[in-house]
Amino acid sequence: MARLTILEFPDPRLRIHAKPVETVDDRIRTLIDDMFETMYDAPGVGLAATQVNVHEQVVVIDVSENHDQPLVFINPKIEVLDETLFDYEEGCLSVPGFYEKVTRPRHVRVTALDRNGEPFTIEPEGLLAVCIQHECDHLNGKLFVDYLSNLKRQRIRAKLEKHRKEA
Ligand code: QAP
Ligand code: CO
Repeated sequence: MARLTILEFPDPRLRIHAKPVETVDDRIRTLIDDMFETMYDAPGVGLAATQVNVHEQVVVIDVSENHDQPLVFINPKIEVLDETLFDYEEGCLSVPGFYEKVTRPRHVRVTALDRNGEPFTIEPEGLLAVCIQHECDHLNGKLFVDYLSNLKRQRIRAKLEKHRKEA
């Protein structure tokens, strides 16, 4: 297993659209294992392959308290199940140190492949639904800061660039 480098906003590689995985093989399973190690080490609750500069549709999530409920989503598709919206203070490993309220659909259906290439469907609500939508956005080159005002996004960007220069 290996810890991978996480790209940080405003790295232009975070804007690349991920391609579907054609075959779920050992190469993809190694990527998944490395992504879990990277996410748990951070620590974080979700990570998309885009964030580790791999532009294939792979997401790992674990929103459990004890970090013992790993979820894998390959080629995920999201449908919104009802109109109700949900606010959450989102963060992102690619935007370290910043948390802002984002509004998203509360209840979604997700269809994806698991680490054996088997299709499955879940209908999460609340935090897991938020997290999956956030991670699927990454696969489409989108970040949670894109939902904020231009002013807020520019301020976050300026602070991150300043911190990086000082480090
Ligand atoms: C996405 O984010 C998410 O700023 C996953 O300094 C977040 O794991 C979905 C993290 C909230 C739903 C709700 C962020 C770690 C981790 C930071 C994360 C930081 C260290 C973020
Ligand atoms: Co993120």
